Amino acid sequence: MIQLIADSSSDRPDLEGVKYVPLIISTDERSFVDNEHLDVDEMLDYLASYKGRSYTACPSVDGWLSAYQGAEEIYAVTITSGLSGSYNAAMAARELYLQEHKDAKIAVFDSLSTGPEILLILEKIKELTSQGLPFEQVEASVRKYMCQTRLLYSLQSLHNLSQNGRVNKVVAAAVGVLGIRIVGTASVEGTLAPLAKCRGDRKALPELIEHMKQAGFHGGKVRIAHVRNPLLADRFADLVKTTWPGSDVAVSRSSGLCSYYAESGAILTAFDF
Ligand code: X90
Repeated sequence: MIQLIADSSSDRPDLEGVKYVPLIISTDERSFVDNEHLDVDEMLDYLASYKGRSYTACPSVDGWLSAYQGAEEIYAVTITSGLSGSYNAAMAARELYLQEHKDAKIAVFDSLSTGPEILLILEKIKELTSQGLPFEQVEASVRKYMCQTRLLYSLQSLHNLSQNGRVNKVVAAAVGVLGIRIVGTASVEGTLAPLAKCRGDRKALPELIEHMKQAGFHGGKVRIAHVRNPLLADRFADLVKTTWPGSDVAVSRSSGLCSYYAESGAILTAFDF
């Protein structure tokens, strides 16, 4: 059996046949498992009124291991190893699983990114496996595809990223100011790389388009996710479609994990080129 798996940081529109391994968001009082039962709005409301610290935890080795059970050909995609232990856990689980299942094959892909870029990678894996291609060929093609995808994002607050040591304080301080957004990408190490500061969310959209052009986007796939900002996401989708007629654009809501870190108002987008 072939199994596609990602951690829950992935955007999760209905993509049939994919299993998700949850990350967990917590405070000292409550914890939120990022699965299909999570009410992201309720979590964000609670966190907005909660005064103390909040944290996250990546899936455990066991979490990955139980997702592998029963499969012979496994493709697993993780959030960036530059900011999370999810990839290391998935790799440790791979070793354990292969000891017990000598004939199994497992490819673990470190997205060096998250959200919509994981979705693009999953869609590519689905496309290739449904053609019936051999495991090694799928793995090689996916690794190649990952060199032709990119993440961009526009965030209104870096509070949770900075509280949890995932972004440098100087970058975080620049965004605390009301009405200032940061536009950024994922660095080659899979960390936050700011590109520009923008006043107002409308100004961020042409900035994103400009960086898509610079990256060499010429009208392929675009996946957009938002954190409580459907209007901005739709406006961005329309702008992409008018700039590149014929591009394949889809919008969804961010996962619980990305909603926690990207925070209300954010949009994230990934595209291939
Ligand atoms: O606890 C954990 O292991 C999870 C830690 C995740 C930390 C970063 C999540 C970022 C979410 C923010 C904007 C996109 C940044 C992407 C840079 C690679 C989304």
